[in-house]
Amino acid sequence: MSISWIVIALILGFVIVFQIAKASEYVSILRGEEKTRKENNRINAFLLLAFLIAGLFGVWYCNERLGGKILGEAASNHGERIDSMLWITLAITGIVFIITQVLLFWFSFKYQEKEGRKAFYYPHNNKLELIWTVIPAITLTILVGFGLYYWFQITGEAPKDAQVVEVYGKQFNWEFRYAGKDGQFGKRYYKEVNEATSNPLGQIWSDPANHDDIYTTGDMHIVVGKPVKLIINAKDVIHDVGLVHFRMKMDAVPGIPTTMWFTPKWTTKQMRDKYGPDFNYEISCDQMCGKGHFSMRGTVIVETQEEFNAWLATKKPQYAAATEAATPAPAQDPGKMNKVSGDTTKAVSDTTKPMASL
Ligand SMILES: [Cu+2]
Repeated sequence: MSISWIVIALILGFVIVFQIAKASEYVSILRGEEKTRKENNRINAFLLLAFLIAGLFGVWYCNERLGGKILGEAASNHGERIDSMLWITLAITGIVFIITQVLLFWFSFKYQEKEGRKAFYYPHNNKLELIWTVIPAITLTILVGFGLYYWFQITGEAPKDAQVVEVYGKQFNWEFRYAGKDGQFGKRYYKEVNEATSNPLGQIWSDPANHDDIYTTGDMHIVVGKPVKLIINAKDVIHDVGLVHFRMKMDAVPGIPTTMWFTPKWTTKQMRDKYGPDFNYEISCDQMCGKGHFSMRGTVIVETQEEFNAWLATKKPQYAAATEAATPAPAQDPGKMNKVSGDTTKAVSDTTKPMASL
């Protein structure tokens, strides 16, 4: 019902606009076409100037109100560079924007149709064409060059002392894995992924390196002033790790692990002192990934090494949880649950789950 009303309203609106256009055409014929055109010309010229001034004022006002207040200062080493690149790009494109818009609007105002004035025919100028092609090309190449240079740093080899955290995106939250005391991550296989047997990441328990690995979900803990390398995976569809305060962002692709590294500059506590007690570093999903996409966010807690060690010490390795889960009911051996024959519901649910990469 409501759709038909919208359609009727649209048709009516179209008819009204059409009739107004027709009526103004008749009025212009009655009043003399040339006079009306000149009047419109003047109005348009003033409107263009007004639009320029209102637009520039709007940009200034938004910047005054919101500039630096939503995200705060870049909280990582790479973030500083991303911000400086953004400012340089904004400055260059802003200057060009203002010059071209002022000229565009000023010319349409100054050279509006007037009695006795004739348009000057000026179709082509090779020199001008060359200038406004070559200068932007060189400028953009330099900007892109810097972008690539930083990109290779962010996605390249992390420093040797970097802390490594594995990040897993799934509909609709984030999961994390930390290497235990051995500093090594155990092997995984996507077919082993099974929430019911406390093996959400598909760890292969026969690999001893897995026995001290820590699994968490929701909050990611990292150490201030220490490089952190994220190894990013997805368990179902494409997600994207968005760390807006650190100005970091990377796709999480099923089957293709991606990496990036950065060094956090301030602890969560320091940021709260600066931006208020409600401040939290956020990890969000920056890729539309389904109906719960909006809720796919967690908190990044940046803390000192001592605080991190103390937190990690409170965590039980996932191996322990999985062993516990398996012990009380040995008949439902976790490793075999995927292979239950004749249980179609399980088979269907399994096909939606195990997309994690090795
Ligand atoms: Cu997502």
